[in-house]
Amino acid sequence: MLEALIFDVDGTLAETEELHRQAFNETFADHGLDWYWTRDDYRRLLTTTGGKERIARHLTEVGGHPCDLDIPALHIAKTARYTDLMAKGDLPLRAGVQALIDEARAAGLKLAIATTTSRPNVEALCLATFGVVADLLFAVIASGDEVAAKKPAPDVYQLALTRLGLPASRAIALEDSANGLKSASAAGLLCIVSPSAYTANEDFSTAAKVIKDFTELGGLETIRRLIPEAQTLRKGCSTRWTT
Ligand code: XBP
Ligand code: MG
Repeated sequence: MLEALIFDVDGTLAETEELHRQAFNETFADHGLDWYWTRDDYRRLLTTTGGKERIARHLTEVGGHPCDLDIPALHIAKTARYTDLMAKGDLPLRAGVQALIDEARAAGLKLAIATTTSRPNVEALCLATFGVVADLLFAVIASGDEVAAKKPAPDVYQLALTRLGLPASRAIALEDSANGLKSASAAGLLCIVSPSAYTANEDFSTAAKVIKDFTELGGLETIRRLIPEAQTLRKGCSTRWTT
């Protein structure tokens, strides 16, 4: 029986990555770094989850050494810049997200977040888009820096399930990226994917369903129908699924 929806944040709740890219680039400029991530740079770098990890990858790619830069301090500055940009309130939720959340709440389902991004970014997004404090909307929030290994590792979804007190079979993950799909699947969750602007060409072949956006989902009824079918399919396939 479906008891919870576990949402990814960036790219799923809203198309946030252009705002992240702007925050990274403005922070680099503020700190005297002659780095500027174009959309193509960022699409490539996005395969590395986590802003600190992404900065470290770029530093290596440009021949730098981790000792050259205080990456945690730079990322704190980027997060401050991102939350300021988000607070302007110009970014809408993705299509169908509010309606699905309203339906889930009315049906008494628990709502959770499992994200790679930083907790302040989740707070800022919830205030700017839902108009409420994150904890009032989401019973559980599992964020990137709380786990040892970021997506595609299962850690953040496992943390969300632990905090929900639910087995994976009683929840479903909603994602936008291949890394997120891998993370949710490795935690034993079925995953519905709505590709975002930066992830449109990624491989979603193991998703329970791929939709353009949540207006195309058909609401909770589709999810409830999906769960028994997809679980039966899993039992028949060679891949060992944990539930
Ligand atoms: C996407 C990420 C994050 C963001 C940037 O997170 O990989 O790193 O790109 O946020 P999600 P930070 O799992 O929500 O799709 O700089 O805070 O990491
Ligand atoms: Mg995402």
